[in-house]
Amino acid sequence: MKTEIRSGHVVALCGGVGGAKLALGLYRVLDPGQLSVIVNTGDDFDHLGLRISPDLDTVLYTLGGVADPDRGWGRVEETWNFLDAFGRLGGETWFRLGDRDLATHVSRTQWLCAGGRLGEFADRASRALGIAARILPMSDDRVRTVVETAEGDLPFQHYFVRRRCEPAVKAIRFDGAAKATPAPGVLDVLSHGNVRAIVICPSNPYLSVDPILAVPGLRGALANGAPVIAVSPIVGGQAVKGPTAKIMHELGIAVNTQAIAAHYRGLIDALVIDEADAADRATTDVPIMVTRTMMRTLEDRERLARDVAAFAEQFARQPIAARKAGGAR
Ligand code: FO1
Repeated sequence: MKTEIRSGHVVALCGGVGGAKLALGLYRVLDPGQLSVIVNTGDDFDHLGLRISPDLDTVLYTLGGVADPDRGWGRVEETWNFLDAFGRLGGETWFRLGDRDLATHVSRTQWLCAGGRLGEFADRASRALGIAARILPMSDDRVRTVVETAEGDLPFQHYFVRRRCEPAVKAIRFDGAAKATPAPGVLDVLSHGNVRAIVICPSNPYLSVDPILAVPGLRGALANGAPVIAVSPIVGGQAVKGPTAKIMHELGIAVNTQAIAAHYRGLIDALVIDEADAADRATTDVPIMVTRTMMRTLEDRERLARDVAAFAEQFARQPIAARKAGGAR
């Protein structure tokens, strides 16, 4: 059912598994070709001689209908023959590369080594998977999330997968971001007159969304574009998944709606929160929509996507200056 949503494009900003769920919901409720997804590449790394782009692949596999539904990352019906054989030879197996998934990494590495851009590879992979949405890396340039921990600086995947997010986080930085430029197409999709809403998916704000916002030009494009609606990754004072709550604690940030609103202050027009946090509405200084943000089923994803897109319509009718000055509640 697509009736609640006026025609027009939606741009989603997204990290990995959690964000990809809402991106899929949007993809399914919008008309074909009406979604663009700008994806975090701060998690990318070189491993076993291959360029790995986990969040990009998670979005591609999810929208392409080939993601593993239980893990959220990697491919469905995966086999692990390469990794098993590699491990028997003494190779590193802490980062699990499945046989089918490996084809993506080899193909991307070949493409980049031949002088191609990451965004071009995302277009090729999208076409191969029959995806009608535009999937864009935030930048073709090298941006690397580094987690500064009590054990020293850790590249993102070493912190996240190898060390299972155990070391206490002191700070997070995005190496290369200051010199990066948005990938071709990113600023165009954000500033296009037909965009009805920019949606910040319920990805980890600190690890997954901040690297996107750290690319020069991205924040400005958001401020001058369509209404920006963020979906909080917090449900009932807890993070839905992953290390968001743990990191917030370690950084001395309260795990609640107010903290998410404060993090995105000046950037968003409104915040979508879960019913479990409805009481926060009265004490949060941005317009709030309360709905169910847990996405266990495909129907949950589609319903949240419809809610978010319909909510954004309230802000679309106001001039940008009025929205940024406070907007409707
Ligand atoms: N996440 C894990 O927790 N363990 C893994 O071994 C792992 C392998 C992996 C391989 C390819 C890929 O595209 C993603 C993979 N992920 C794995 C997910 C990834 O590390 C994270 O989900 C994201 O970077 C965070 O958004």
